[in-house]
Amino acid sequence: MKFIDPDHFAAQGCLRLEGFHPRTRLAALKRALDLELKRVHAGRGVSASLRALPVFQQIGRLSALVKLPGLHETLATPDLRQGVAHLGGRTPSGVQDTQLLLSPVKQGTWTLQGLNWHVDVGADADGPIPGIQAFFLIDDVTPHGGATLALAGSHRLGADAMPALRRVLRTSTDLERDLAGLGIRLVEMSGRAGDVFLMDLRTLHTPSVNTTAQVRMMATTRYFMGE
Ligand SMILES: O=C(O)CCC(=O)C(=O)O
Repeated sequence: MKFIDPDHFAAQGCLRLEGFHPRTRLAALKRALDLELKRVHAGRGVSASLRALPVFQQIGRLSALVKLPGLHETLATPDLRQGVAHLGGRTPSGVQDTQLLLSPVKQGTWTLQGLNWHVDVGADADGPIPGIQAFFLIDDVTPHGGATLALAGSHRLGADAMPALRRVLRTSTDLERDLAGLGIRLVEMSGRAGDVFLMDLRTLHTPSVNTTAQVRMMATTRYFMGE
């Protein structure tokens, strides 16, 4: 598969598949999503009740309000599964249903402070890859438009290196410089509709603030590699 570079993925834990899905496929999904968002926002007080929530809880609440049949089949295609198997070195033993990641518009000013850095699966940095998470761009997402942020290289950090990284994430005033000192690169998953990012499940990642006037439209699926 032309997009897939296993060596880069093994080193970085994060890989962008530019234009993986045709824009026409994504355009149909976006149209359906626009209609759903119109329906949701027609509900009385929805916008106000969303705004009352902490920024990152707004994502879960908005995404849960929207129903989009066919989302998983449209995005988690057999050729993506094949690419995941190639990168992971074996066929995934399981795949989760695809979930929407929608951020409301104008959530506030951009910041790298106070984010919700986490891993979805705890696993040995020296062991086999436990799985791969795919992030799909359903619409174009500009920088600071609410895309997921990932720390490329963090999947290889052992438990002994984590306190230093956590300290940098909490206290740094120049995060990208201090991360570079630890061999880590900040990846903002912004880009064009149809792009897909694949991420080793051991990689630290976080939602970010959507500073723009456009809803952030992404979705995600997790592939598990098993034993
Ligand atoms: O909303 C986001 O971009 C972050 C999603 C996330 O952390 C996850 O799916 O594990």
